[in-house]
Amino acid sequence: MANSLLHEPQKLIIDTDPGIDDSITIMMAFESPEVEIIGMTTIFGNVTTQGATHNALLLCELAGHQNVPVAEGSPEPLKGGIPRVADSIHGSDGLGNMFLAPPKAKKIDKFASEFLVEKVSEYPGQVSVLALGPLTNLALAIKRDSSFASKVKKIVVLGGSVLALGNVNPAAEANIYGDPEAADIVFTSGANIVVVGLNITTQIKFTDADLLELKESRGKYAHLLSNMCKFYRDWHVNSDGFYGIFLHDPVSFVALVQPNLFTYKKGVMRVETQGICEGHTIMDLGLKKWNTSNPWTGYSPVSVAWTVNVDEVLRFIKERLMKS
Ligand SMILES: [Ca+2]
Repeated sequence: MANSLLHEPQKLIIDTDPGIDDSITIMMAFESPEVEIIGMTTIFGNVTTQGATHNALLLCELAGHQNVPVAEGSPEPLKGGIPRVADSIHGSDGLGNMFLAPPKAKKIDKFASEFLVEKVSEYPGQVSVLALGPLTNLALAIKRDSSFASKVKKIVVLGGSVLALGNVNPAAEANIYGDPEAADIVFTSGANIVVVGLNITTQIKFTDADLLELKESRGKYAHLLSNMCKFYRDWHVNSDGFYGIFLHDPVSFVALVQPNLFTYKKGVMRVETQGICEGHTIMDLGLKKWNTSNPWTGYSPVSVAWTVNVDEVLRFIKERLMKS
């Protein structure tokens, strides 16, 4: 593992909607010396925001990290309304219908956006955020404090689909579709942003053989996660005819701690906020010099993961989940 231990662990806040692949990611992060999880913030997506808070507290407790503060996020997207919840994919409890005993710990008495602003102000230039759900909390943090974007070290966004199909519909990926206005605010904020989209994450899968390997491994959370994955795997079989699971959220964590396993392209990213392409991410690749200004003009570029070393990313994920 390339020099990762030569550095202090980076302070990390996970903004999450657990979610089965969120759960895999959170357990990987707890097993990773490259990061120190200083908090979690919750958001709707795979479950309601309230459900996400319950699950984040539960995952921290199962990992023996019940002291990690969990701040609840927005119950709805910026434009309001009832959020879309993907319970057919992750189960009504978000954790593959395991209905585990509830956590003892409670959420902290702060909004997610307030917590995000407080932590990046306390440690300017040192806190990274891994955004695993819709970007509402980050947009609210940017609105709350105009210096947030310059003080956050890095935001790794799992979302979007650059020059590739969506997964909600042909145009949109679920996390961006969950709150397109928020995503557009975050992408144009000037923060140091890395976007890991479906164009990358759909290349990294666990087949049934990999899931069996996980189940039979001596990994600390292997038993829990392999049970959780059953529901998610069955959804993939029914929906895509694929006997296995995609590892969307875990791949974005790998991009945070092992960035050299990916290549990137830089460009300004905007999000369509209305019409049939609502939630579509469109990047200016810089292939043409525009004669007149357009909605992409004048914003800071983001880094978009463009290619991935599939074998090494899979190896890394397996190592973190299956080591005893
Ligand atoms: Ca997620």
